[in-house]
Amino acid sequence: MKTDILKDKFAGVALPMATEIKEFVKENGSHIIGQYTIEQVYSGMKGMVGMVTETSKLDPEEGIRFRGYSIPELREKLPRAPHDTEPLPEGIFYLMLIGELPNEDDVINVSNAWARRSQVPKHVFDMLDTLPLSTHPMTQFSCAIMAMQTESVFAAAYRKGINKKDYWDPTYEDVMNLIARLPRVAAYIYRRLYKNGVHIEPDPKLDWAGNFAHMLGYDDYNVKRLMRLYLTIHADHEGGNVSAHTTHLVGSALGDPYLAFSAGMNGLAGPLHGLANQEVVRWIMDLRNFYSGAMPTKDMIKEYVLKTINEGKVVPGYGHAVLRKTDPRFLAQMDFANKYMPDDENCKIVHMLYEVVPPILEGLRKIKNPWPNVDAHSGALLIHYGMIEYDFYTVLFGVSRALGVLASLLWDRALGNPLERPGSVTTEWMKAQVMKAHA
Ligand code: NMX
Ligand code: MLT
Repeated sequence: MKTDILKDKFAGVALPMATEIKEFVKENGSHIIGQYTIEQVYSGMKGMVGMVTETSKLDPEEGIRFRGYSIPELREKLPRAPHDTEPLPEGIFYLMLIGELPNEDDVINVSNAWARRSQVPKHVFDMLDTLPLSTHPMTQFSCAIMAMQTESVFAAAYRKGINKKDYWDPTYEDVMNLIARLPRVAAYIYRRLYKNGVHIEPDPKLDWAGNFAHMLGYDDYNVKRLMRLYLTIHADHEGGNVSAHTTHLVGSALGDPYLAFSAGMNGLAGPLHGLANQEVVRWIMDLRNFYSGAMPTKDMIKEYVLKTINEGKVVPGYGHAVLRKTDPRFLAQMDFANKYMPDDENCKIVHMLYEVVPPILEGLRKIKNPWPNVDAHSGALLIHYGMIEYDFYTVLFGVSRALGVLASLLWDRALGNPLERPGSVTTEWMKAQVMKAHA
């Protein structure tokens, strides 16, 4: 059998760490790391440490760090395609999996491995073709991931009987195959829905993101550049966000990566999570239509934001469960817009919103973070290059998020992480605790 350098490297770092963690927990298991309140339990467990995720860590003030590296550092340090200014997503996957920055050969190796593994079984396309064209692209994406589960190496190995300590090995195969195939599936959904079903064959000479742009029908080098940035910055946001946590939870029942990732994508498809990227553009289009298509002024934007809030709706793209400052992923995209499309009208509106929205939200006195998140900017960049079909945007987010949540699932298997099963209580139980404390 051909050697797989990445697989061997992963085993070399992850398996010794499993032993190290067992020892660490044995020695320090009773150490208290925090306390939590009734309010936290009732408000979505925010701020409660409940899981360990090795791939990235979110700082409320500073934003995400992947294995210690911030977004600006990664844009600088990760290997790039020839002549490009943005990193290759292959590099961030390598970093999350191995824990070290890759060199050029490491990313070429990942790129080649994904190209080799990228064949999507025909029944997946046949299944997609049976779905009504009105089916949301995220629903189609999730269905396609489930249809590919027929290929799960982990599910087959488990059925045959496999030693617990070897679970990570077939999981690695599934994770690599799944990531390799997602761009083809996503491009198929896009072309089926919006380009009369005229599909574009992959170009195995291109990198993962470049090939994705190509299969979507965008061969302009700038789109490939944007796709590399996009797929890098959306990859991971520590373990507690809905898509990562769902993938981890479903995977904890030893569901294979197809089952776990499809569940994670159903989480991403919610409007308070990944679907916010389509909602932002829908909201900006509604704003423009409200003013008969005219370029809005700051006062007009202010009026429209207040109208949205008074109707009891959220302003999409603003706020965050953990972040308390502007999302560095928003800033990376703003930097991209200023460099490559300084005169773009929608980007100008996005930048005006950045001035107008935070003081209004702050004035409400209930929102914990009035600043923009990653979804506030991404759509405007895509529209600039002609990708106007905003219902599709969350699928792009999902292709990227696969890198982080599947790298984490592989770590879960290598570390032998257990079934997740938190306790739950009733309000009656909560009241009884308070009564006891006051008695
Ligand atoms: N516009 C208006 N009201 C808001 C907004 C917003 N953008 N964000 C939060 N609030 C409200 C929120 O609904 C809540 O109101 P109430 O007490 O009446 O229920 C109050 O402010 C306090 O909410 P927070 O504790 O600040 O926010 P929470 O942690 O619960 O939720 C989000 C975080 C991200 C779900 C929330 O800010 C939101 O709904 N934002 C808009 C949707 C969005 O952009 N989601 C994308 C997140 C990033 N991603 O990709 O996943
Ligand atoms: C994410 O990228 O997952 C979002 O910013 C949401 C989160 O971190 O909760």
